[in-house]
Amino acid sequence: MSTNLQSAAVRAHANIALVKYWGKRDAALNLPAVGSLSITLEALATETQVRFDPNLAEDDISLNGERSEKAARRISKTLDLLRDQTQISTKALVVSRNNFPTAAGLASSASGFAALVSAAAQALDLSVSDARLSEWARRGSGSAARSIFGGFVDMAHGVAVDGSDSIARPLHEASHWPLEVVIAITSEASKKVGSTVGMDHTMATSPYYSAWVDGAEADLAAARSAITARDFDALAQVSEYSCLKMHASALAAHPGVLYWNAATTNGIHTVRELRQQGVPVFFTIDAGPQLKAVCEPSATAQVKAALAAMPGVQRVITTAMGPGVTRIEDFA
Ligand code: 2P0
Repeated sequence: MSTNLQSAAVRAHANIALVKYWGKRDAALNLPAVGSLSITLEALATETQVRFDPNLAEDDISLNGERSEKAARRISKTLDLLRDQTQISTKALVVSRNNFPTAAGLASSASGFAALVSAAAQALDLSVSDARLSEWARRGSGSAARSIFGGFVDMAHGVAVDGSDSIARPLHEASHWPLEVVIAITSEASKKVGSTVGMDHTMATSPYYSAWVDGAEADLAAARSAITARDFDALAQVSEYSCLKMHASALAAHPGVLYWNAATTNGIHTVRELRQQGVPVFFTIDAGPQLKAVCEPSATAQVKAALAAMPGVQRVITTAMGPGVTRIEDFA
């Protein structure tokens, strides 16, 4: 293998789930208890370069110019999956940066791990399927399995004990139904309860957790049909239903996990009022206080203005749907 094949850089995009992932059926392999369905977001991207270098004694990992031991351990473990494939032990230099705030609950681990496994696979010249990349990305972070692909993405919980069928697949390209998303940033602070801890605690203590899991397949089926038919109201209904059920299960944990602040709640009312007036928009919220409003492009300007004017909204980010992982030739 020539030296230039040992290095590669890629861009991966964050995603938001319309039907949510919350809970694991196996913690060691990071297997989700429920399937999920997402859209990939154009404006939120991670760029990552991986270079395998025989001169390194340890992986050398920087994220947005900073080194964190905790993040590095998780990344090295993921790189080990690829090193095991090629039976090499060569350490890697990883340089990764986001074009959006890492701590703000905007799914940086999704784009981050999708970029990591894709860049590492290309650097090692592994010819593997996107399905396999999705499996490796999932080991790093469940939502990352979805960011391998663009457009509308369908993630299976899978049934195999080894997790090989716990992978995402593309459902429709963005061009099938190019929705847009307005993200209202209501706090830039790091969240107090991360997703992994929040979902583990929900599983362990919430009496609503089993109801949450039991309803997931029906929600996924409804969302797939709504997307195929481009039925906005049907997608709005099932997306808000899935989001609120996820948060209800976390709220009913002991002690309860509440990710929202006052502006998040006001945003829910604003979005619902707009929809009642005929504006094609619905909300979704992840494990943090940001409100994401999904809308038809014809409504984006009005939704953006309404959310930006709300007290407690610090700024808004508007994005179209984005592509899957792409290679970058000029990573600098
Ligand atoms: C989702 N979230 O479907 C859900 C909704 C947050 C709320 O996937 O433990 O960071 O690394 O597998 O992927 C965030 O969870 O969790 C997430 P791990 P991850 O987007």
